[in-house]
Amino acid sequence: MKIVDGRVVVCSPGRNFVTLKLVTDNGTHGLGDATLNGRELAVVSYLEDHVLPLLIGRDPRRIEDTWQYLYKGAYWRRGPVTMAAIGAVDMALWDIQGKALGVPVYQLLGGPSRDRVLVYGHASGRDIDETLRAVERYRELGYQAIRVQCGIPGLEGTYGVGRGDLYYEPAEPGLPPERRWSTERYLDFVPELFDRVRAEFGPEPLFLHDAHHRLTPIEAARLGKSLEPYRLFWLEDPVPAELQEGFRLIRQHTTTPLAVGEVFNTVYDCQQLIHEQLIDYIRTTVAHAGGISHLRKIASLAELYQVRTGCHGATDLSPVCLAAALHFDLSVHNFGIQEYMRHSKETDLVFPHEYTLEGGTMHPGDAPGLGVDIDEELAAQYPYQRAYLPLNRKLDGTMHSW
Ligand code: KDG
Ligand code: MG
Repeated sequence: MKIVDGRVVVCSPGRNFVTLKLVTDNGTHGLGDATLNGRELAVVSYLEDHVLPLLIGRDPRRIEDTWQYLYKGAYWRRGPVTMAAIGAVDMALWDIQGKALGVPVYQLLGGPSRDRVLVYGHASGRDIDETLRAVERYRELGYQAIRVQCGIPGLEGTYGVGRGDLYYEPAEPGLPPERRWSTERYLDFVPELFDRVRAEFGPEPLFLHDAHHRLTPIEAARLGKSLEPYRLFWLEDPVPAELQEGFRLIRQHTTTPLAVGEVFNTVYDCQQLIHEQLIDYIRTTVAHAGGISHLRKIASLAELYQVRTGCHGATDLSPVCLAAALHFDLSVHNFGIQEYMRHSKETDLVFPHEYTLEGGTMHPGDAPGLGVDIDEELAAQYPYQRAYLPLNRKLDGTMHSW
């Protein structure tokens, strides 16, 4: 079998997506998600100008060899653009392999380790009352695990507060909007939020919270400690994780479980966090961490240290990535949880898929390959729209992490 054609489809059915399509000489095709939120066109160029010419004529069944060829062969290793491009090729090759053998990708990965995949939904509101109603809504839908974010009194546009019912999409068309931030107000407010959440919903639901890289290690330690009575499933991205040893300090002070990794691209970004057991969940995802092949290696390292997976699954990961993540989640032994944000109706129509959601759990389906396709004619009706994630400044105007 040979790859005879390849193209990159850029579309914006509600938000931007970059999709790689590889076509083989036996008439099958494979899809990979290469979306890098706010920097989409850099990956398009990487794929079109530097990767596709290398793939024509290659045997698509040589998945590991192609991964190494693109990683080692580039000389310039790692980084989000390179790894998103390699990730897309890898996903497409697993998709082709599954179709060629007539099996869903999870069967190629060792078969299912569980019946269904636990996912978490996103409840948010402008204030605590609105947030409690959003949590209630997810509970009614059967979700066992819910991320809870809330507007901070006195701050406009806090991270994680969605737009509309069950819908969250932070990227905005045009130039990036700027938000204001106060760590002091945030740290005072969040324990009150979870006090109200636990009082209303009792001990059973699993609650998560995302601090979105905004704290210092000692601030994160204080937050983790103050949230211990509310037994979070995890506290996500408490600090910017470039400084991996910063987690040692957080760990000395709190037993609140920690989850990190949505912006990581390779195992080297989380090696220390894993082998020192500084985190509990690794959140790297298929699209941004080199595809299914590399994510399995990260999961295998994590398994040795009792760290579980919790793949990033925001709306900027396309249905192709979500499908790939679900095959990975179903098969890998040390799976923890999968993030799930529903896509817009337009996105779901452009990417017809086999995966299903039921009672806060998902399944990738049993179609051969990844079980997701792209309607290219429909995609062409939604051209790329420049859009950026917001920026974040402290109250005095200093740039801060978004
Ligand atoms: O592209 C960035 C978003 O995907 C990110 O901000 C969402 O933090 C996020 C999450 O946990 O889903
Ligand atoms: Mg996050």
